[in-house]
Amino acid sequence: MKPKYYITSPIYYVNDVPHIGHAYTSLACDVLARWKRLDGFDVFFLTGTDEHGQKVEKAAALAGLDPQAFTDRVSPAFLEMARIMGISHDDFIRTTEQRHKIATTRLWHRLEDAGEIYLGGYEGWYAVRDEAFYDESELTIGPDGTRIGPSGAPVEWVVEPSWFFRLSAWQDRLLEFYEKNPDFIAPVSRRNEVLSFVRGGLKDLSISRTSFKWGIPVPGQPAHVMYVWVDALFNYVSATGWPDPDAPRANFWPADLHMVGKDILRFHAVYWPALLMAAGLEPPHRVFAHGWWTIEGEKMSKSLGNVIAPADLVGAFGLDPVRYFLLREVPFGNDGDFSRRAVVSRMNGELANDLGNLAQRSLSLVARNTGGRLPPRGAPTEEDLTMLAAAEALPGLLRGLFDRQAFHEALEEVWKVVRAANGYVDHQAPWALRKTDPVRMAAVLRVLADVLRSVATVLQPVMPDSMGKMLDQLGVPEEARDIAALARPLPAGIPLPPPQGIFPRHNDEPAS
Ligand code: ME8
Repeated sequence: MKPKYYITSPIYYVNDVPHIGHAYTSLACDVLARWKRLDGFDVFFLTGTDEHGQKVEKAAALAGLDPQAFTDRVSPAFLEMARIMGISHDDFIRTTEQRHKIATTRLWHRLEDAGEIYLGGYEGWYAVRDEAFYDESELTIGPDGTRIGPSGAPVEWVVEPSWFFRLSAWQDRLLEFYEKNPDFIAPVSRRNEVLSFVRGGLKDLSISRTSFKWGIPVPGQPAHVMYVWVDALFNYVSATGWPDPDAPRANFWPADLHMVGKDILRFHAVYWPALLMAAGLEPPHRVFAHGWWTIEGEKMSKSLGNVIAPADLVGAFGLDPVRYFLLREVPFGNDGDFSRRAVVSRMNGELANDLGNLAQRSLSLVARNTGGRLPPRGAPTEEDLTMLAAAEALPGLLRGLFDRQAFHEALEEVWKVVRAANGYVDHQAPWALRKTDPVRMAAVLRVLADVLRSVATVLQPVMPDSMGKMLDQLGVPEEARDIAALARPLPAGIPLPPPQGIFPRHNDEPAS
């Protein structure tokens, strides 16, 4: 039986249009999902939309639609984003679906039966934009004299009856959980932030609202709808078919990884494991909080008009270069800046020059000099062995790096091999061996074909389309494109299709 791997993206609020930030989170999940499938795992990759709450209710009112009609209309934009970005999710959940409402209602009963929730009254600050409660101490005074939350969102004073989750009672158990599971929160800097937040003391969490209607009703309490974050977080469990133990995906819980932006780490790393443990469910294995993108040095915002739509980005540069750029440019976990100039520089330098040229010149030499057939392996020289060993080490290295979500390091490891292979061709000069030592020439070309096969195989999760083309040109059959297949050399003599450039240079050269 294959080992299981369950990965989730956040479910996106439907009031916003999909942008590069959403695309980034989904892309990071996609690369890991594809990598795990390639590495022999049974993968469940979940994404979807977060459709309840005051923010969505307001957006619907603004659009003159009832909330259900509004969410039906806008949720498909996120499916479309997934298509544009080449996202290979296995399920797309909407929190307005019946399966989710049933599961979440069940969760509520569990919490109630366990004595983990109680009816009280909430009095405090709330930011609709973040759908978050804030403590007075977290607020600052904005330019117009009003209070704003840590994210810059305006807050309002709320007084209403509310159900509470006894979060305060979970402080020590949470700290113990973090201690026992040192890899639960990544990166480490974020883990430290969460730890100090929890050590600072936890208050009970308000988990129902009465001042609006758009949410999952609290069972037996028609005036209350569930707090949208409780509803939203539970999507990760409801998508497994819980509480049905025979649901096809029942055994995928707990999730292996929740991928989130740094803005929503507290919900995932504090409230979520506490709620799960309170309901007698296992917490997820890991939460990774990635950084935020700015655009050409500026914060992305509707008012600045610099919001980048994934379709425009892919239209301008092509899907695979965009996927490569987003994961290569910034150490994953850090904030980063998106600039056109940086995309073009990576496209022309790393994709066209380094990898594209390596493939093009190696495969053209094969086409011209070995009758377009994969040459046999020769007696290896010291240099051949070093080159091949570097390529063969890639799967093991990448496995470790992807398990730490270190995409940039993984790509750097692959590029070390690509650069070494370019050096190897220059040094071996197979074109010169053609007349003097054709057997050696064939052996050199075979080393190059084998190195390219390893490189293209491990890069498939990042650039599925281009690496698929490269594997076609290397004569690698569909069934020999996973990680395990790299241990089986291709037979000599298989015909290779005529080589074609895979990464054209982008002619919009950065101004120097
Ligand atoms: O928070 N750079 O949904 P959301 C990088 N519904 N990533 C960005 C970004 C940027 N500039 N802007 C947004 C929600 N993101 C909740 C989640 S999960 C149970 C509920 C990404 O539509 C980042 O991953 O506001 C962030 O966490 C997510 O979009 C927020 O999406």
